[in-house]
Amino acid sequence: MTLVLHSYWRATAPYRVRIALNLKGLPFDYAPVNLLSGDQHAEAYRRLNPQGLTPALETEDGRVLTQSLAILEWLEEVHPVPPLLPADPFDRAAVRAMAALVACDIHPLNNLRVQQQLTRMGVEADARLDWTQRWIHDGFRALEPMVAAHTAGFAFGAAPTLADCLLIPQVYSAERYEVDLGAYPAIRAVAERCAGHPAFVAAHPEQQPDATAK
Ligand SMILES: N[C@@H](CCC(=O)N[C@@H](CS)C(=O)NCC(=O)O)C(=O)O
Repeated sequence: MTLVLHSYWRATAPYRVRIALNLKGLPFDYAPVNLLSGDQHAEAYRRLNPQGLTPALETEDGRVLTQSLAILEWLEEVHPVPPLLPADPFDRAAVRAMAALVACDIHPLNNLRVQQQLTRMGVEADARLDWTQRWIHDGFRALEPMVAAHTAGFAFGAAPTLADCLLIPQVYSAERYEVDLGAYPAIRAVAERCAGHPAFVAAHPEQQPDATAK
């Protein structure tokens, strides 16, 4: 049985996993979950991911993993080549810190269910956009010097790591929400580099089979 990734084309958490799968050269089947239609709340999907969030990854032996960071770490342990973490323990922690900054401190504040709750609370579209941009700027202001200190083409060093798997989808989201990236030259340089890398190109939202499901 092949890996099956439950994903929505524009969602950034499954985008992280697509990048890692591509970097490791692992084929996978793509199972679309239309977040705007509410497919993530269907009973069948909740059996895969009780949180009703994407991604979920079905492994080759039919088990299911959730939480993109856990999936990335599992991929790294089970398919260690090419490595997405550096060899040195301090460097590994630095890469994980960049990944966690995005996954724990930017993304959750701007996720679809948060946007939907803000709407239910009567927050207007302009204020919701301010909210989204504010948290991306907050994270990117901290991430920029971290990337600048460690980059040699990618977010940490000269080869892609888990940090790039997290950063690139967050840059995609930032562009979608019209965040001015002018103050983040190191982040932009990494994004430009990744835009020419086949694993990142194939993982891009516009390349996914459900890309028309807007
Ligand atoms: N911490 C989770 C976040 C998962 C998550 O929030 N996924 C979003 C897409 S990026 C989702 O499925 N949202 C559906 C919703 O908010 O209803 C992870 O990293 O996997």
